[in-house]
Amino acid sequence: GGPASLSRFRGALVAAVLGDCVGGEFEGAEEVPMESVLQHLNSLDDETKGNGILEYSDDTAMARCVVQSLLTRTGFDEQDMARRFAKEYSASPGRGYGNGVIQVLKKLSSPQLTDVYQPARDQFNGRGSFGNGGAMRAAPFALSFPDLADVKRFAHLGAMLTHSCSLGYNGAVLQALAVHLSLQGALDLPQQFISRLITEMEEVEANEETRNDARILQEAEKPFCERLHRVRDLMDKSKVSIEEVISELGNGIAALHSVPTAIFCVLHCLEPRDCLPGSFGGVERTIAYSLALGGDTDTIACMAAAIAGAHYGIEAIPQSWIKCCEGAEDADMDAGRLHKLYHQL
Ligand code: 8NA
Ligand code: MG
Ligand code: MG
Repeated sequence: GGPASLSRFRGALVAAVLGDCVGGEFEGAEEVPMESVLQHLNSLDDETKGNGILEYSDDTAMARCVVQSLLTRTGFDEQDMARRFAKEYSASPGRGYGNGVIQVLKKLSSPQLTDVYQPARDQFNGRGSFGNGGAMRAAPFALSFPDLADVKRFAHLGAMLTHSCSLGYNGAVLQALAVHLSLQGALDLPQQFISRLITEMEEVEANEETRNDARILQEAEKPFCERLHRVRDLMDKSKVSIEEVISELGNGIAALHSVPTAIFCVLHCLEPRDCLPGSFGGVERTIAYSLALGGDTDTIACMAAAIAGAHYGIEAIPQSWIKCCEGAEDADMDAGRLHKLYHQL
């Protein structure tokens, strides 16, 4: 479809759910042979197996709150979004939330709370979380606001409800930017896509908070920009091993060690790869490759799939995968509503 077509919206939101559900199988695994990944993915097509539904985790649970909040409030409302996060957590606490963020979600449910950003600021002795929990739910911001400045601003604020460290919320901004650009068709020109992300993040990371956090955590002055340069270097290489991707970009629960990784997965899988079945389309390749990196597989696959889904559209997603993932059909319906909101805001 053309820029910002309904197919791209559906592709982004549905693929994100699939990445989360399918990726849950390998979450936290240190090494994941591609053979195991393909076996797992093939079992999704095998209806005779009657394997039950794959449940979604915190990634999708929180993204659903973001979507419902943006839709009902026709825009960003921090009180409403915070309330939804808290309510969702108390209804289903067993979705695999990070150890730290649970404290925030409990505090957010207090009726006495006046500043909904305060619990997040209190995390980790006042330093805030740098986990990827803000980034994993950032795609809906790109699917609600057509204006780039709005995408950045609201992805930032939406992440700040749980992640007040710049290395956390800037990961959310980067993820939303990647989905935004992909929705416009920017992945047709991969080199320009990565350059554009670097240019945008140069501006996003040009401030005192980022410099301070980076210094304390002993990272480069503009941590996400530095990682995006590494992504570009890996793109330029003719052969890249899984080990190299992990050591250069990471596969962990920090936003810095997973958002650039997810972006690389998308870029690397734009073309068919020898390690992946020729029958796979782009979304399948992206998810399979993300899982083979191990580590925080559900979240990396979720983020990569959102970007890839916005590029390839809903037609690239196998029906059989949709059928066995909890929440995938809901995501498809919500994508239609977000598409309307986007063309209205
Ligand atoms: P979070 O905010 O609790 O952060 C996750 C973890 O990162 C924390 O528990 C800490 O260990 C560490 N961390 C974050 N910020 C700091 C800091 N400033 N100083 C020291 N340590 C810090 O949760 P989140 O929402 O960011 O979640 C991140 C990921 O963890 C998600 O992918 C989610 O699925 C979850 N998770 C991951 C695994 C796994 O990969 N093995 C297992 C269960 C849950
Ligand atoms: Mg998860
Ligand atoms: Mg995870």
